[in-house]
Amino acid sequence: MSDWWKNAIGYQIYPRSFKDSNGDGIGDIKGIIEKLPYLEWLGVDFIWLNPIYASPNFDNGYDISDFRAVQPEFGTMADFKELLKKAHEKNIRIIMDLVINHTSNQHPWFIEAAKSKESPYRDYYLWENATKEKMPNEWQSFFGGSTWTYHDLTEQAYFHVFAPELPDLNWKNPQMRAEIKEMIQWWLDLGIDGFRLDAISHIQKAPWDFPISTNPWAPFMNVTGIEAYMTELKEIFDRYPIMTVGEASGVSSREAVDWTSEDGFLNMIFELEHNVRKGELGSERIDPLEMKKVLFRWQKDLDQKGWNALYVENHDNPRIVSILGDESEKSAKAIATMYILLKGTPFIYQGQEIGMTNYSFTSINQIDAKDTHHYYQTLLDQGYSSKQALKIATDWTRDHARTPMQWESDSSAGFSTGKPWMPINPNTKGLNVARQKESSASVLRYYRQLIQLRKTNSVFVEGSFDELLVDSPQVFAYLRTEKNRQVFVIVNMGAEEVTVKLPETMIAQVWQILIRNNESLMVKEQMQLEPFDAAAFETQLIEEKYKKEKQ
Ligand code: TEU
Ligand code: CA
Repeated sequence: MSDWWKNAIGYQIYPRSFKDSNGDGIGDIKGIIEKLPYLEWLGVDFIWLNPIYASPNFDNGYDISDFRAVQPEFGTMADFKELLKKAHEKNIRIIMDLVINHTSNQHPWFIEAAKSKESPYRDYYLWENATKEKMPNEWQSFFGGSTWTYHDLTEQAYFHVFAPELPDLNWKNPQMRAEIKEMIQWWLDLGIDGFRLDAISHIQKAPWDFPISTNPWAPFMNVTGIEAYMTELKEIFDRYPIMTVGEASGVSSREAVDWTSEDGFLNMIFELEHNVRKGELGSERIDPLEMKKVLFRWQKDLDQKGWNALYVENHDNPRIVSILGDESEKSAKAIATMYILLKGTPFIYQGQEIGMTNYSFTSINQIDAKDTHHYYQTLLDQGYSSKQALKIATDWTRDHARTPMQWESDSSAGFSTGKPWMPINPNTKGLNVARQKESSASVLRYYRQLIQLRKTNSVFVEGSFDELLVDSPQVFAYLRTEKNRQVFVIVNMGAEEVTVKLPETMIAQVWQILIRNNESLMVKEQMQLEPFDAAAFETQLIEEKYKKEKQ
């Protein structure tokens, strides 16, 4: 089936923090191989691997210095091939990160490009006349500071949407595009099963004189002209039975149809809108209502027209139970129920399936993420005390997601026999895979049950999506309907008890329980929900009634 990914569950692995096999404190490919039986047991169908390519590690692999080489600290190409083979034996597919908006400044192309204006590689990147004092424009980068870095030797500046260490490629250059496409083909011919396209909505830039208004990043977010490049990429992808998922911030839910329809550029994209923050700087949380609005809008706008990638965690965000839940097992289950049964392909980020929580950083020296360091410095410059700056800068740092995976209860979390590259959360004592595997009421077991449910019921793949209880600020409720089969999902995403009234038509139905995190939950006209209650029920619709509803 060429659209195998519709019925698949993805699992994202951040290799550095997953499992260390040789005691150097850094997760590696052999570590992943070791854990394949675990992933098989959990029921995942594919792994998305964060970058494992050669990299000077300014941005942990997102700054690539050789697209066709494996980062030595992760292992060798032979290790990778073994991973691919062993995963395939277990029917687990492998999706690779594809970082083609930029390279490392240590990539041979950039090193050559920087040598002189006449270099044959000069035009692989974006250079403009500038002086030390005056950059070509005022645009600001994602990691902080100008999007331009002045280069003394050639007296020009080069462009980067993230950081000087990650210069942007010039997509206008056909020679550069040809080399990228060759590289893509090379990986596909190796037998991998697809790509997650990093920062792909940024490859096209607006004219340099585009003025900055409210959204500072508008000049490189899904800018017109990107379609041509995406179409070229699609031509390659279409030749293989793979899946493609783009990280496409700035692509609206309407525009996403062009990206993810039957003949869209990609199979699906990650939206970056749903983490709507609320609260005081330094202790922000997700606003459940705003999140609900975003997620459900994407469901509606893509229903029958496109396909969603579903996620609540990744390597760039804090742990979801800390910013949306209350760090309890119950809230972890509620969040899982809420998003895994939506329409689309669900992704689970390593550790999410056991409800891993944020880490309490006590020093900026524990932080690796460069954007967090930059933010911290900016706060100090603004006059905040180091204590305040630490609290604010680490509140939403992506390093929360990068503390080692908690396999066991010992102080090393069963992650490494050496000194881990990032601190281990002390709550591994009680919160770990080994323990949760043994307990039938655990978050892990709940995820496993949810995955089975999702995979064995076509209603979750094909069924339509209809929102219920639109006005409730904290209850996420929806129906999934396929032919005469209907599933009702209800989750109280609030820490307060709430009573909701269900439509009469629903009460007339006989509902059977599919999954719930509170044994007393039943479908009733007045449903009383305790904090983080979650359940899914199913019913058979009577023929006439079904017809009537469709009219
Ligand atoms: O992140 C990119 C990313 O988050 C931006 O595309 C986003 O649009 C922006 O921050 C606005 O919200 C990816 C990776 O996931 C991240 O880990 C890398 O650091 C980054 O690209 C650079 O490769
Ligand atoms: Ca290692």
